[in-house]
Amino acid sequence: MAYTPTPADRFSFGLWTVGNPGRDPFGEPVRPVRDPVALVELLAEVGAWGVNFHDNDLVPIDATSAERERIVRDFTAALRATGLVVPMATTNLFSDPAFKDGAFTSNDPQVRAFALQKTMRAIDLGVECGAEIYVFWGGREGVESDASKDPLEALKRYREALNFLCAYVRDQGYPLRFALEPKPNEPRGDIYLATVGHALAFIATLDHPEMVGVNPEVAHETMAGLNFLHGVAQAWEAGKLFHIDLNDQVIGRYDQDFRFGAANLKASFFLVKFLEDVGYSGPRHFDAHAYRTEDLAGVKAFARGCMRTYLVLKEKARQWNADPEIQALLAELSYGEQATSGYSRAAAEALKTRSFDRAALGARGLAYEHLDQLTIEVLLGVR
Ligand code: GLT
Ligand code: MN
Ligand code: MN
Repeated sequence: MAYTPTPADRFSFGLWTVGNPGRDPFGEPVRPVRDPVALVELLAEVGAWGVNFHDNDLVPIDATSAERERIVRDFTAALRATGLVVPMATTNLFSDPAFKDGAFTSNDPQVRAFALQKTMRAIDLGVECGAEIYVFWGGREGVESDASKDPLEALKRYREALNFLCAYVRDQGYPLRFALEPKPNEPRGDIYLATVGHALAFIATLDHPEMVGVNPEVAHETMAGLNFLHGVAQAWEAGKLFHIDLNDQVIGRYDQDFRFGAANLKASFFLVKFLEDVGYSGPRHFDAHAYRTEDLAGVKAFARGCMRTYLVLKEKARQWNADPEIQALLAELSYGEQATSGYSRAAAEALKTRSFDRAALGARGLAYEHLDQLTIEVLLGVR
């Protein structure tokens, strides 16, 4: 059937997404907590390919080792029974009060050491379940007041932690790559490594930059008022797009984590078009949750909606790329032609004396209005 997800689409969800009970800062949970096995079954039912988790989504923080074993046994049995895979895992370094002032960047060396211990154990758990990507979302790595923490010291601590953990992964021989997930704020007043650009620059300063990429999230760059696609493109070009968190967000609002495509259809379209055009082959992870108004049926509608919208937009991208009028307009814009054929002293001298019809260049209409309207009409289904 059209727009039905298949494993080849590589659609994944975190346990915390379809398992989100609808708690918010002003209200109690509205949905019952479901155990990981039930969530795996739910994801299989709606047609997802993968399931991701934080250590404590799967194994409670105070579980005994016998409990851990039983939980992992039941979970991996559910994976085998449903065919779901675990592409990515991560650590919860934000819920426990011990991390109220950060984990890797905490001022307290005991908290930093505990964060490393917790992450090594969580990496072991993730690898045991098959994860090949390990996400670092530093939700508590930040401040409300810059009086409390020196930003240079914080960066140094963050770097030390990631260097330590890269060395751990290499020492264990794990086939694991790291992906840093930027976010500008919430739950901290300001979070370090606020955007994709911050993270990319930071990665270059690590001991093993080749092991570390980014996990950009639609909502997070959008919260910062940025163009998400541009951040993704830069990550892709740098060979750093290891993972992606798809959802939606209205600029200037609280952290909404809406169903993919729910708020900014045109931006979602150009994002899907980009990922498909360049041949991004990693997981398409929906890091979002159902509205707080929903019951279990609404959670399934939410999950199905994320995947269906992606597939509809993928079809629209194919249509856009094949549209003769759109392609003719693009051709008129001299796409693909070079401004110069590269530097040589002779080419530089020739260019310095070349004459340009500046007035004609400035007078030319570029037909972007028409091009954008055609895009809108593709999206609205009238072309
Ligand atoms: C949390 C956050 C997400 C991160 C998750 C991974 S947890 O829900 O809002 O953006 O991707 O730690
Ligand atoms: Mn988010
Ligand atoms: Mn995320």
